[in-house]
Amino acid sequence: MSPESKNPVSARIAFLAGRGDLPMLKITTAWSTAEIYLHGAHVTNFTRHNEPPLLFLSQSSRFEAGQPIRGGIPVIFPWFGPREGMVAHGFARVKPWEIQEVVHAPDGSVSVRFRLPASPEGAAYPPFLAEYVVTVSQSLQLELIITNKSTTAPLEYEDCFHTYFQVDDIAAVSIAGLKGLEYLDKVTGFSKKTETDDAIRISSEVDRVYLNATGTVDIRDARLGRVIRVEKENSASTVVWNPWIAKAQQMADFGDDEYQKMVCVESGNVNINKRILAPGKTASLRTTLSSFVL
Ligand code: TA6
Repeated sequence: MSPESKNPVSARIAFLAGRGDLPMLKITTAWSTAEIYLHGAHVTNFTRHNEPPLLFLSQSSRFEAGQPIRGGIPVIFPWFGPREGMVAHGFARVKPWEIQEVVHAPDGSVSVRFRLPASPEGAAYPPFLAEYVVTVSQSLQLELIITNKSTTAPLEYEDCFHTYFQVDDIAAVSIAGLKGLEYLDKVTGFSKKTETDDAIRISSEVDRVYLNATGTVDIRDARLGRVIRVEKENSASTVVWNPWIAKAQQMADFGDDEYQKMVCVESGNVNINKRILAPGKTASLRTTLSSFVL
């Protein structure tokens, strides 16, 4: 009997103390298991039954208030990258989010809606509402919904799902779906280049922001015999990152050899693709992560 034909209505939802005693939701559906920390509304695990985890989580990650988790899916908002005198990649990933709702749907999927509480850092922006919906089923669906609550001022921000995918060996991985696109290469001082490869191979530090990149990306893992598919909506930027050897050694919350086991393929709106939301308007960033046999 195939897994999909199992009784789809069954699901388990548990509220547990996770690593660092941070509160965590553990969700088990007929097809998959997921773990989500309220800290950063951070998905740290999504694993389909009888398959390797889809997401990479560093063995050296911190699980501390105010610190980012290294791995899984950091939610990047309201800025991407460094910012003078502020934490890198925005404050959303280091704040505790509140659970608004948990829905166990008739099709067996489980959705959790989170809300980002007001904070001193957020006060620097026009009033906004940030909500995040994570849906766990045969695939993992994410939606970040930002509403500009101001009646007068536009809300300017960047958003991104900074997803760390697990691979068996980075040397046997290729990434397809970005050919022909312009990108900013952070490794060479943000110089602008055009992707000429049908599929990208990684054999040194890679840190690229693909601009006006709205399409699906496939991560082909020849060792695991798996394709991870990253589909997205309302996202004009794709970021590809692997720190390789030197950067891996510089990161205290990342193992020296862990660069071989992960690649980030991130869906968002950053740099020239940043968002400018008119007063009263709402915008959402959505991605669906799935996998299938190569
Ligand atoms: O998304 C790629 C990137 O911006 C890299 O430049 C690297 O800094 C990475 O994010 C990790 O950033 P973090 O602040 O989590 O160490």
